[in-house]
Amino acid sequence: MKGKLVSVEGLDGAGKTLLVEGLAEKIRQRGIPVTVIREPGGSEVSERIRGVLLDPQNEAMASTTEALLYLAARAQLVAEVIQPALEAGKFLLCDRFTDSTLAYQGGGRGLDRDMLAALNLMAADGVVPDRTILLDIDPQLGRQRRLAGRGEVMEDRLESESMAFYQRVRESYLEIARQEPRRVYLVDAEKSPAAVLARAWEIVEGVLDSGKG
Ligand code: T5A
Repeated sequence: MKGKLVSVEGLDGAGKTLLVEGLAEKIRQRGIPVTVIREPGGSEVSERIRGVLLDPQNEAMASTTEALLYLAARAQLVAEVIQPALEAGKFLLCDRFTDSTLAYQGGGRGLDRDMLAALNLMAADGVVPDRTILLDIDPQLGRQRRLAGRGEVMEDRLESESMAFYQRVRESYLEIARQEPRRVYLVDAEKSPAAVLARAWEIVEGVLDSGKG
């Protein structure tokens, strides 16, 4: 049987990492093995590309270069980790996937969405998440959480973008949710961690139950 993939999306600081950890624990408690992945990264080559992408010194990076690097990191991750895991029938939880490119490089940077969607298909080798949990948060709150959680003010290259950029990314995510309501489930990320986890768990349970024969 083919495996399942659930992606978690949202602005920086929305709480994706915390949520993915909580969901993975609950899935394991059910006795189901789960593979957790974060993008960009998750394989040796992809982690190296992540280093280039997030390095604050790479100020001169053009938007097209940025998009192609995210897509390159994804292509490697899909070939090396995601496709083999799906073929082995595993359950995958992805901290970011294809929608991040549409929202950040499409909405945020203004690159052509149709072109990005086509490149996403190529990079993801046709893999589409079974469900996507979109953590929706005000960009200011996301930034506050990020900085508070880290206890210092150093930001990576993307994080130092303006609030207007993050507002466009948020709008773009919300547009994806409107366009694909059967796949993308909107979750209010401004609620408590426990409330966010409870709502997200209902969504994941739906996917786990759909795999029962
Ligand atoms: N990117 C990525 C693109 O531009 N295009 C792409 O195609 C892809 C794949 C990745 C960057 O790359 C960009 C997007 C990003 O800018 P990253 O460092 O991996 O960089 O950044 P994020 O994935 O955004 O990770 P963050 O750690 O910044 O955000 P998270 O994971 O959403 O937030 P999390 O869980 O670490 O939580 C932040 C803090 O808030 C607390 C946590 O305890 C933590 O302290 N928190 C809450 N507090 C109150 N209530 C809640 N509900 C909370 N949930 C979490």
